[in-house]
Amino acid sequence: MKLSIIIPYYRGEQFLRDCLAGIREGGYEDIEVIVCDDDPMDPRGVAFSRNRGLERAHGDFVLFLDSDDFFLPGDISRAMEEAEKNPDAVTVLDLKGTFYCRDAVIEKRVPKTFFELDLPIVQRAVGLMIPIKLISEKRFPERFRYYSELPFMTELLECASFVFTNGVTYYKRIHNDPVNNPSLSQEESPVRIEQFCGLFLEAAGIGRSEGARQLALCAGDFFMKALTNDNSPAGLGRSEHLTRGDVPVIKKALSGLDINVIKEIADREKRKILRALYDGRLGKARGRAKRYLFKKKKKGLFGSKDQWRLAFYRKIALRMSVKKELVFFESFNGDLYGDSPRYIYEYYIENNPAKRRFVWSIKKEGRAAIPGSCGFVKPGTLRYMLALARAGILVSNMRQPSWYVKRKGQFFFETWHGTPLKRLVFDMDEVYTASPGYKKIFYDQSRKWDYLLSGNPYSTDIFEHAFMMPKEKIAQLGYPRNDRLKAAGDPQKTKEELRKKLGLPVDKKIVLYAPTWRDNKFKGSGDYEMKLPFERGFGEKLKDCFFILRLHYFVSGTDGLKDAFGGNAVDMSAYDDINDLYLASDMLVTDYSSVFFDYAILGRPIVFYAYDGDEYAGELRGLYFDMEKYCPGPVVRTQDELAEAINKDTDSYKPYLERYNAMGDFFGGPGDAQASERVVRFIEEQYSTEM
Ligand code: C2G
Repeated sequence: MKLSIIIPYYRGEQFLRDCLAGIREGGYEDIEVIVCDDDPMDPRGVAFSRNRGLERAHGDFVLFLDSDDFFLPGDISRAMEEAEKNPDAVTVLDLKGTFYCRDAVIEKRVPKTFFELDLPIVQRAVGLMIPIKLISEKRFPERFRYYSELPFMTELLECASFVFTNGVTYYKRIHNDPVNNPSLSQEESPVRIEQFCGLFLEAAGIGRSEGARQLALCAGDFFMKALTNDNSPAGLGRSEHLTRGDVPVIKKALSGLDINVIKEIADREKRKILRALYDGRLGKARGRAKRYLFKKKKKGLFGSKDQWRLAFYRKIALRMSVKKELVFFESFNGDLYGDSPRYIYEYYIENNPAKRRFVWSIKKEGRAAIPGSCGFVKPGTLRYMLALARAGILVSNMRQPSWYVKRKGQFFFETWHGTPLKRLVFDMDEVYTASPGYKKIFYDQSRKWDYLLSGNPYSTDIFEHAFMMPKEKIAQLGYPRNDRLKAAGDPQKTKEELRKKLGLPVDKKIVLYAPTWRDNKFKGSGDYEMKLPFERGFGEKLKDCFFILRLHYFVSGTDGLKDAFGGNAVDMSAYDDINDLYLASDMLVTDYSSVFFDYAILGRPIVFYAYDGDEYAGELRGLYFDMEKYCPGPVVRTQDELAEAINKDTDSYKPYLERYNAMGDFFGGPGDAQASERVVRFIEEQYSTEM
């Protein structure tokens, strides 16, 4: 038997599948795999599992492999080749971190599927090809849950040479949901510092030369992270802080090291921090860490504009009083004057018994469309910071900036921006959006909301699990943005008036194309690309149609519109209120976007153009239900099917709409057009009583 792979398994079946696939496809047969299944109800810890595995191992080499980590095809075989070059040494495989599943890394589903992970060697037992003769009598200390590698690895460093290779990669999975499924290194625990120090001291008693040196490096890394709260990539780490109470146990742990070993640390800041902690001077250590962090994050000689604005927000704006009468509105991060915040505002300016004042976060060119008297702030400016810090009531349809501080006397009403078809946040397995820390960041931001608006029972149910939002914080009041669609009115007359206002042909069939964004077409923050899915001359297949293109606010670039439709199309992606486009059109073409829940209110034909359905619904994002079963319109995959569907007469869509309407208010929400009124009343009731 050449290789024993020891896998401590605690939970995370989907991770274990990737882990075992890497072994199955590892290209090496002479192995035994020992999975040590820890009892989730009475976990004994990773040290216990690894020790039980060691007791059963028969291979010449041992490889510790965490159940949430994996190898790519053929890499076990390559690891063995490397190991057999130095049979008496420990072969250190290249360690990389990834936020994604094994298939996503193999298929390169996103531009950056992994990153270099700099884990001190004494803190990692994984990704090492260890000759069993070096460790057959060694065991991991089982008394603590964390850091059991320290004594084990220090002992190994003292008795063996280590050969580093970069030809074979061990992928360490960073869990993207540390709220519900933290990895061991992400767990929040009040005993981490104490356990680190306890085992560090034990390891320091073992370390004489290389072990002691590596321990010192590990301590520098550990305390720098603890002092700067920089505990893991993408903000996915835990947030323990050093306190005065920790000083004695830290001092004792570091005293196990020869001070000269600390003095030899190359990194000046880490060396100074350890020296301060060695002397029990936490304040001095903190000061050094702060300067280190400021220098590391500072952009340019005097820091960036954003850093100065943030300093203004934290040091000045947050010290100013909250203006209870001021209501702050923002839609789509200040891009559009639209969505439910618009309709809440417009109800407010007509019905304002509490004499509220208003301020809109909106970019300059969007201000003209805003009626009534209100202030304007441009996102990201000092005035924006002041508005966020001082408004008594905040109404937004997106997540607020992650640096926003919720203050006493502030009331945050989150309207969100649609009834979800695509899986959201904690209901997503993989997160391909730009920030791998999305779930944790989302969780922290959404805890600052006083209430989250829901348009219907279906959304209420989803928001509870997708956002981990307690039911009592979900206000199911209907969608203010739908009031206009639900208000009775002569559809033909409205259509004609809007077409004249928007400069659209009155005598053609107007098709509104409103797709959503694609998570993996990332261009920059909040900017995703989309190649229009229409071939040259596609418009000629449509009978007497005019096409409105309405891209999602995350998407930019409309190449191909003219080629596909010639003069028979217009791009209205920047238009404020999509309701006008709904009301002016005869039919909607969309995909996985939530727009169809709104458009269905009009009872007009809807076609679902799911040209990338398998990728989007399957790997990329996932959907809450089978579109073919519940969507109020046909799902088409090809352009010919789309053209055929668009050319069909309205009556042929009736069965889809009847099936959808049979769901009643489950999807459609309240039948009346008073959601704006209900929301304003709700805000006024809650704000006066709760604040
Ligand atoms: N929207 C738009 N134009 C589009 C697409 C969307 O104006 N081409 C607006 C609609 O009001 C829509 C909202 O943005 O309801 C959300 O857009 P989605 O395409 O559904 O995508 P997303 O922003 O990811 O929101 O609960 C809703 C989900 O969170 C999806």
